[in-house]
Amino acid sequence: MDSSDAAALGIVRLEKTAQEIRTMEIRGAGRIARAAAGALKGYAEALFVDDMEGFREEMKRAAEILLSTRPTAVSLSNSVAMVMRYQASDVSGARREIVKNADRFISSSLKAVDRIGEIGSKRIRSGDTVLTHCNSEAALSIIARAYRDGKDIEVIATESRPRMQGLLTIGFLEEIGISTELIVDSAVRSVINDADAVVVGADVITANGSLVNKIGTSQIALIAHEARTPFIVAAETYKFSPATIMGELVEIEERSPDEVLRDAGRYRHVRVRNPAFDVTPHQYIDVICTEAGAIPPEMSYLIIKERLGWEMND
Ligand code: RI2
Repeated sequence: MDSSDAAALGIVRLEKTAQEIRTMEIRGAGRIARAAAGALKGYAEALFVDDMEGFREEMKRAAEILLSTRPTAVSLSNSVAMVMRYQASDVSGARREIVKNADRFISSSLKAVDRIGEIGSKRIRSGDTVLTHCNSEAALSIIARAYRDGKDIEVIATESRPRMQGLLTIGFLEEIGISTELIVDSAVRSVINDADAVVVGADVITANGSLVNKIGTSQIALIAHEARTPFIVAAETYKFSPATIMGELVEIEERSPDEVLRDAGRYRHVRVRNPAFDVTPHQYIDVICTEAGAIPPEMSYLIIKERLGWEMND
């Protein structure tokens, strides 16, 4: 296979990953980030160009394809930025650095999920019932670790319309043997007094400690606040958003109306809104469990500064 065939195959593979992220065949902020890191690694390995300018241009094009897939996921933009941090001025050196960065990101992000489980499970007591929303591997890591540490816990899982990620959650909990109740999203306020804690994942944590997560999360946080039920967020540090330090607002992805109502276009006077995420103000969050420790939302800027290396512009 000559170099142009290898590069063509590389972009086909990368575009396939991008499409799987767009369609949510690959979903979950952590999984999306790892898939993007792997796709960039594969593209760099398949890219046989002689000149550094050509290599740089091609890698930039590949990164932009991936970044365009899910606008809200800061985990995606942070993982792409981390993988694309190469210093070498020659192609083989740059390729080596990209491969190393991708491997390091994938490995550290998986370790972070385990560490969050270890730290966050300490907030779960034996006898607790934990309510969770959508399908978050970080949140489930906390729940699974508490169970595996011998704590007698139960779970209430929301179905999480419109994409029903809650069915993935109950499948996971069934597999490991945790007694679980599935509820429709609008039943949360009816059952909240049966829950001793809420544990959810994160797509974005902003500089002031607010949470961007699956649509419906902010209503659950409001309900938990009213019921005095602890609201726990499980978030790897690469989900914290440096851009929000600079005043940027997080774009909330609007997905196809057909996810909510099949053939929505048949209506002449009805429009379907399908925001994929919402924002939970930091006032409604009790603790954010990261792999660096359990922090109050007010400490989020420190995570961005010290873990992601972003400073306020002077
Ligand atoms: P982990 C998911 O988004 C959900 O909002 C979930 O809470 C969040 O990503 C974090 O998931 P989507 O991909 O990284 O289902 O903890 O739209 O798995």
